Amino acid sequence: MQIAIVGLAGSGKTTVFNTLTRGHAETGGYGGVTLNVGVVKVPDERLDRLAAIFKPKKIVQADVTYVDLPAPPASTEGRIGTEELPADHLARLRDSDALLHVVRAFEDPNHPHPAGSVDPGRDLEQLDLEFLLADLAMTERRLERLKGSGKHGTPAEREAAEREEVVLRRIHTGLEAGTPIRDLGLDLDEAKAIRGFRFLSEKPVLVLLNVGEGELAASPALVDAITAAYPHQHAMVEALSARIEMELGELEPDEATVFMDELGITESGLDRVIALSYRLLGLVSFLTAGPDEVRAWPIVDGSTAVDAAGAIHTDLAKGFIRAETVAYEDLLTLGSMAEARKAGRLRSEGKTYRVKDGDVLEILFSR
Ligand SMILES: Nc1nc2c(ncn2[C@@H]2O[C@H](COP(=O)(O)OP(=O)(O)OP(=O)(O)O)[C@@H](O)[C@H]2O)c(=O)[nH]1
Ligand SMILES: [Mg+2]
Repeated sequence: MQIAIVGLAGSGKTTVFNTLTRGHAETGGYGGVTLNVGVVKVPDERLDRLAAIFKPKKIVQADVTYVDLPAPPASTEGRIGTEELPADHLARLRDSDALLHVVRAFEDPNHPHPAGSVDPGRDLEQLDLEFLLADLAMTERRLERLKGSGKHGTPAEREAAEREEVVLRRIHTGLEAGTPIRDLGLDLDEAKAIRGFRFLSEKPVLVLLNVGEGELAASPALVDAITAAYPHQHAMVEALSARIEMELGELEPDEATVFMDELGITESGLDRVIALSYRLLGLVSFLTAGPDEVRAWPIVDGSTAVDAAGAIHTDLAKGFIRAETVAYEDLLTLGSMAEARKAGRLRSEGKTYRVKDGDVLEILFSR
């Protein structure tokens, strides 16, 4: 699973990327051109608790890949800015499963905003519009091509083309009215018909307001205001001071506690952002626990026991017999798999069982 960090030039994308990945990519030049890729471990305290029971050789957290993309150039007459991104950047953006949209909300006289003022609502709208225009251009090109191909191909191909055209027309009408695809409520078949286009305004989005270090206290009000003005599906709004998070990340844990006390904050915003993006991707974790490793596995919410087996290894899915399942809380209370079995809390689940967040699974399979 991959999340693209997007935002206007100088909004703080690379600073956010560095804090998420504990990396040291270069920040500060407006209009950075490099693409940064990093893997972020998803914090999960359940793993530590299970490790206390199983004493495994290692603990493996779920992870999500974050890609820090330079801002696309602004569109001008006859030219779509986003499409001017280098091909590999655009591919990365399209291949991402969700967007982390960083919006500048911090004042900094040393780095004046290129537009002359700090206005998160305006900036948010501006980049959204760029993505909308890119989707609109792609839709128009495709509809144009479908017009010519209507009479060719097998009946099945013609039928597929017709279905695609119906969805594309709906999308086109929406985009022209300024509605992102994520708001259209496409059903599974419709979404499937257009999956290949990897539309930008279809991706779920987490709007991250990058607030100044002195403005943290005011950030809940800002989040409320932006949320009210952003009534979109598959969208969330959160605030964070990228500068503070970066500094916190460079401190030893006890120093960080002192620093957080001084700032009057109780938790780092970073873990919240990681957890929210995980949810945004529609992911939940099932767990495996044993003497070798205690591990969290990301799967799409609603996945079956066979899907879960396949996430571990294709062989486990192929030879799937059943999944011995216990809820994390039960395992924690009862202390071991054997005790859970005795208490009747260990269930045998079949292929179609819908795995829940926090299920501890043991897959039985034949080779
Ligand atoms: N005061 C303040 N400055 C910040 C904050 N976040 C980022 N900056 C500064 O803003 C400048 C731009 O930050 P970057 O993280 O490079 O922004 P970017 O979006 O990656 O920029 P480009 O890649 O050039 O588009 C840097 O000088 C940062 O130090 C913040 O929360 N507070
Ligand atoms: Mg950057």
